[in-house]
Amino acid sequence: MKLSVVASVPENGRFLPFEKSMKLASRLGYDGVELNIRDPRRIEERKLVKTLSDLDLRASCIITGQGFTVDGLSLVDPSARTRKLAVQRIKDHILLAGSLSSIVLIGWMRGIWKYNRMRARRRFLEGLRVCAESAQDSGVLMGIECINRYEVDSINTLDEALATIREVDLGNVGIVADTFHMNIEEDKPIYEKIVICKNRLFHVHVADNNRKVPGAGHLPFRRFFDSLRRMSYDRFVSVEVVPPEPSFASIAESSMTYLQKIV
Ligand SMILES: [Mn+2]
Repeated sequence: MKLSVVASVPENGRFLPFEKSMKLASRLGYDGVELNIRDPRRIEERKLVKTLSDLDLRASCIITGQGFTVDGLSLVDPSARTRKLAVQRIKDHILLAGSLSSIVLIGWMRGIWKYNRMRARRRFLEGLRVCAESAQDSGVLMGIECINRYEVDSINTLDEALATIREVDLGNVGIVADTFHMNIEEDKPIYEKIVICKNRLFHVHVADNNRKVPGAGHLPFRRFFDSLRRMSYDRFVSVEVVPPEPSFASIAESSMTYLQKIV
């Protein structure tokens, strides 16, 4: 099991604070950083690749949701043109993920389904399949994140994600499980439920029940990590605190202090 921590990647011109975060993550003993990126075309890719390699850090995962929350792109948008732009944005993430050997997370990019769930589901599967096929060509894994119903109105539970993955039927599409969302949505404790993902668990987000750093609330992380070990899970567990307060440094430090005792 490897540890990473989420950091937002600034667009051109504001790289320095991010470099500082990466240095700190490396010094604290993280194996990687998870990258929250709005538009990969605006990223200084070579600089990013070099900084990661100089610090012996991996990019665990690319979070793509700003494509929807900032730019309004989703795979289920009523406009065919916007859906196409959403697919293109995800393909751009896939290209970057190929250079970084990271996975691509699909969360908010699945948009809003409530106006016509059947049609939205069909459009989502169409878009996802196109993206996943291109990811397959680049050797990139894609993970559908299960997000609680108060934020996203589709694929809230691990069972729903598994059903979706079966329908897409491509080996490079799997699940991103997030302990904060699981605690809201799942019918069993996080350490019991997680095992249903088996080898389709591609990535894990950890935050406590209050979405603060692990250890700041009451989720049973020790037992959760026992389950991950029993599943022979060897991918990344990534700290994702929302909102990222009081600071990246504080989140990265206190999470590492807690996690290194139980991982
Ligand atoms: Mn998450």
